[in-house]
Amino acid sequence: MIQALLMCFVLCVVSGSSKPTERKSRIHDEDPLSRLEHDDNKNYDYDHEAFLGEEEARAFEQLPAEESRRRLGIIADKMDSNTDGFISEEELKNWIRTSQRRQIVDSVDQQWKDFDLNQDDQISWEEYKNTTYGSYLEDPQTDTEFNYVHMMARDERRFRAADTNGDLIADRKEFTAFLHPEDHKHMKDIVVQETMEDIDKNGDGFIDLKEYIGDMFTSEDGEDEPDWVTSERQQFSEFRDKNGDGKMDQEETLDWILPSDYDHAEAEAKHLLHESDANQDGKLTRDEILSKFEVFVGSQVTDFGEALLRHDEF
Ligand SMILES: *[C@@H]1O[C@H](CO)[C@@H](O)[C@H](O)[C@H]1NC(C)=O
Ligand SMILES: [Ca+2]
Repeated sequence: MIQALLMCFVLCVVSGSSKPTERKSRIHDEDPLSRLEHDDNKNYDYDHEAFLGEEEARAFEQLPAEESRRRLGIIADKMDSNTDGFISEEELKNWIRTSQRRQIVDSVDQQWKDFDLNQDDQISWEEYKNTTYGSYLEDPQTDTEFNYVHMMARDERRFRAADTNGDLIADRKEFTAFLHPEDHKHMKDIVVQETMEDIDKNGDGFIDLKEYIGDMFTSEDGEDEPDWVTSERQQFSEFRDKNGDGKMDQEETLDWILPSDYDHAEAEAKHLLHESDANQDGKLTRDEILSKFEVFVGSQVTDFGEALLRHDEF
């Protein structure tokens, strides 16, 4: 169990041990709001997941239209955080952010009790270390298959980076940053550092072309290079190695694995506002939201008449 956890921390972040010829990705994608295609001409599935979060969107799919509409009304009231009767773009964006974070919050909650040994609702580095590396610490001889010393040092460094007030005790916010560093701006240096250490085999502090390709692909004897590898070589020289010195430094690695500051939540908030702001005053009322019910939430359409009404060809 502990080993599994441990491997997960290491591997989840660096995206896994792939089979040699399987492509693997280092890129922490710009946090898409949904993995679904965004094409409102086909359906609103993307918007539903963006607005509700993946799990909640699935739950809504199972609801009768009336119930789903009722719940959307409740959400509309909740979104109006300053209770001025309107939902602004900002309020909409904040709601989308919260929906998106719910999964991370849930996963941290689930792991919390495993580490908070004395149940004081804080996780000290000691507690984390004992839980994760306890059997190794008791018997250092076990340090064979995994490099525990190395992993522990790396965890401690990340823990310290997440521990913003420096007391070596993590509250929920700090522990979330520790477990999900790629979602936290103040953790991006450590994400870059860990990634570079993984890939930089000769330890010169840079990622050269050989290391870049070697991280994604190991050629078998006599095997021709797949096309995607050839195209990655081009990517390296055309886009990754921006200053053309043949290797990637910290900044270039950052641009690669944590690309762009594109704000998906903001873009989706603008989109939903545009779709439903009937009187075009730049903010939404509860009624405007409810009358565009199908854009915000999904529902099993149980009322056949209603389904027909939506299609004007009938
Ligand atoms: C961690 O383990 C050590 C050695 O077993 C023990 O002395 C210490 O009290 C433990 N710390 C916590 C916070 O559980
Ligand atoms: Ca504790």
